[in-house]
Amino acid sequence: MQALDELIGHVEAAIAAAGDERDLEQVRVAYFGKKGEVTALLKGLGQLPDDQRRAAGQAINQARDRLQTQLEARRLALSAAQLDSRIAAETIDVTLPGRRSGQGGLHPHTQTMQRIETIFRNAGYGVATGPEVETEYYNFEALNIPAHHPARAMHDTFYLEGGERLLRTHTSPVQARVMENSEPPIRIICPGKVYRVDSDMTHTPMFHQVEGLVVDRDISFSDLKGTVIDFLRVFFEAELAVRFRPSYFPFTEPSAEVDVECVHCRGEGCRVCSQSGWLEVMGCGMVHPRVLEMSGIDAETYTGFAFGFGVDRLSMLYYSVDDLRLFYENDLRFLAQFR
Ligand code: 2NL
Repeated sequence: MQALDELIGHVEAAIAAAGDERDLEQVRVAYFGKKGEVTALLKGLGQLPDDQRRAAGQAINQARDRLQTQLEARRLALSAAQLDSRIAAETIDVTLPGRRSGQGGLHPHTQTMQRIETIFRNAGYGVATGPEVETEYYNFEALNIPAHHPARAMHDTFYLEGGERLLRTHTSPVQARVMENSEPPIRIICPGKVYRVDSDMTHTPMFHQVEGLVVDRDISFSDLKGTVIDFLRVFFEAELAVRFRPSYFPFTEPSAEVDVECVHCRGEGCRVCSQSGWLEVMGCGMVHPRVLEMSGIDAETYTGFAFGFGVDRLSMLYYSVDDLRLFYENDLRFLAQFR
């Protein structure tokens, strides 16, 4: 009985001293396991005389049950304490502002291009695209620009090795291909990248162009004028004055260049319009009958108009940016203003 009292004292001290569940498990094994001290006491009962065995057995069993209850209570307390400290350590301050990832955006020219597409789609036009590497036939011949024509030199063409293929100098070849492959009525715009050897303050070797083409019965110059005027007013979001000046292109006859009232000074005269009050924004005309015929369209039955303009220039005017190069330097301080 004295040995039992001592053992109870040891077990209680060990339970109290256990700092975590692993310590406590070692205590359980040491006293209550197969080779544990309490188990050994129970096994020793057989050697006691008959008159003591029953009382001793009861005392040991009671002690064991009590100690095991204490052990379980301690285990729960340790487990709860461990959870509390983990929660405390892992607490996050949900009131802190989040870390934002930098958000990109579409290039201003891309946005301008998409706006132009939307304007024409809303007017019933389709959007056609084609290859940037072209043949002389589609880039020049089919557009009534024969070999040795000064317009070929004017275009400052990038030729690929072998001299057979070239980088398109305008998106007109896309329209020539559409005319070859479909029947009027045709109402399309052709947006895309075009290339010319020019490179200076106001020209980049690659720029963006949109050309438009309408071919049907009874298409007249007044249809062209109405289309161009409406487009420019919707694009610039203002009732600007528009004027047509006679001009020349090999692929249209008659041809015109289009000026719009200066979007900056509204016609007063300023730095942007070189004091003229006008901005030259596009070229256009009635599709030359030879161009229709070369693409297999009967020029006796059908007429058409076409126009073409540089997107980069319209973008600069729309966003009031006076240096073309800013658009191609990829300086995020500039680009971030267009998100
Ligand atoms: C300009 C002038 C223009 C066209 C492009 C065209 C296309 C075909 C037939 C006839 Cl398939 N014309 N395109 C017509 C007139 C002017 O562009 O200054 N562009 C930047």
